[in-house]
Amino acid sequence: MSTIATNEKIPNNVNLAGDRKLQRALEKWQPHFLEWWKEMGPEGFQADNIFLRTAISADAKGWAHFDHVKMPDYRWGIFLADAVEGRTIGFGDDYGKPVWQEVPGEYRNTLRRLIVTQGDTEPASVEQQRLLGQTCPSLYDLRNLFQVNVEEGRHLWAMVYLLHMYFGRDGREEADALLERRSGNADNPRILGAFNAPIDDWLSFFMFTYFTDRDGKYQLLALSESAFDPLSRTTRFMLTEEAHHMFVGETGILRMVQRAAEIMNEHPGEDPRKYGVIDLPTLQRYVNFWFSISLDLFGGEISSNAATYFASGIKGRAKESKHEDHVALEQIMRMDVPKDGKIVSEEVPLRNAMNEVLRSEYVEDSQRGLNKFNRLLVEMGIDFALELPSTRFNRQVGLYEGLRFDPQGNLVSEDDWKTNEKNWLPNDSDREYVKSLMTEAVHEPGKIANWIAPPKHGIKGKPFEYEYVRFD
Ligand code: BYC
Ligand code: FE
Ligand code: FE
Repeated sequence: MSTIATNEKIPNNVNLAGDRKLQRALEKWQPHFLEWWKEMGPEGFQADNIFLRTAISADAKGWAHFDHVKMPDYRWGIFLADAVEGRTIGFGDDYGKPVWQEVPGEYRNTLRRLIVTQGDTEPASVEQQRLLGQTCPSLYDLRNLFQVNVEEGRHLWAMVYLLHMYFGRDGREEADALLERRSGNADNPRILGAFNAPIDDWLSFFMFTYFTDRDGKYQLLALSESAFDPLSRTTRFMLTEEAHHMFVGETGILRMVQRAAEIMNEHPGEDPRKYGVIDLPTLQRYVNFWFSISLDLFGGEISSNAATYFASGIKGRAKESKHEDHVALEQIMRMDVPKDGKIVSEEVPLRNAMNEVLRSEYVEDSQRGLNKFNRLLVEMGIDFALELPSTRFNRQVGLYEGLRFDPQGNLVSEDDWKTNEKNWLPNDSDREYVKSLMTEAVHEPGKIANWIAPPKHGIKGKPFEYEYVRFD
């Protein structure tokens, strides 16, 4: 894979220089992106120097180049993973046929819609997180926040490249609209539910990067199976960056759990909140909230859209090759379906259950981190375990929408829900308490807020005390 020329305006490994029309179109979009970044990106830190990882090529060596850079100078590039020689369609009705290098006419609208939906979440997350820097617990965490933000910006570039390259005028219009929608704006909101509420405390940020970025991982895995080869290659490269986002979430939660446990051991029998840490029941309520709203991002359990995506080769299952039957016409999936006030087990044709197949893998993956948190609690002698709530709990999309379930997945009455909601989901006092811990930023190298433990390791072999952000 070729390394890019570093003097190029838009770093890329797609030979942009060889396609003058595309290059001009993207160079026209670039200043609008930068205006958007300055208006909606991290507020108050645009002139500071951040120790960032920048992809300068898509191979193993080039994609992780570290340096102090000002965020507006970050080199948002366009990178595709290497082409796989002779790649064929891995699932659906056209299983085994050659993959597409162009968009087939009959799938143009569907593909554009999926690419726009994926692309829309990326700037949305940056907008949601724009004020977080002002309450960072340490320079290490501040740097990680900005690393996540610039990479989500690059993921927007990845989708905009596909829109410009393969979808003509409509693609260019969609690319402009991606910079016009705003998270939480009543008139012009972001497309998916979870991307319209601000993320203005660090507990929510770590939960978001643990649970919601993991939806990103699974959606990208499914899209990386696509018969549309450029989409497959783009999303495969995005996944390398996504791993860091989930690392930030997982270690962030782990470090809060550790801090809570330390205080519980120092002051047994007392309320940990007296000592300025986030107590474990509050962490559990945040888990319940972020897990359930991230589950909604997979779409309905039974979905004819999903069946169509699969049949046509547009969107597959995560790691399709590990499945045996890639046509999935004969199989069924059993599902718990609410009917007349009861839950009954029903058979659903597998193709219509593809959202649920992906969601089930996500649930399993989400549990892995919780097991780590719980192992730490056991090691520290604390009798408490964090749990994922039932996938029926607090859902706004799909089969369980409009019904009330407890975290164990039992149907409950509206009255029961009202009585218990404050124990199941973050309540006003939780939010107030969490906010009260995070009123100012810790900017001194080596210092850290009281509510979180320092990380085990710094970035790129640097110590925790390193000056990850240099203020102007
Ligand atoms: N909110 O058949 P259904 C990430 C709509 S995160 C609002 O059940 P389908 C990231 C749906 O559009 C990953 N509307 O769903 C993370 C449909 O509308 P129509 C983002 C929703 O189509 C952190 C109707 O309801 N990527 O990257 O199978 C930081 C019935 O839909 C929602 C993707 O999502 C919702 N939650 O699947 C930064 C991948 N759910 O057709 C980034 C691309 C459903 O009736 N998107 N609807 O008008 C997709 O694959 C699919 O659009 C979905 C929905 C999985 C989202
Ligand atoms: Fe992303
Ligand atoms: Fe991400």
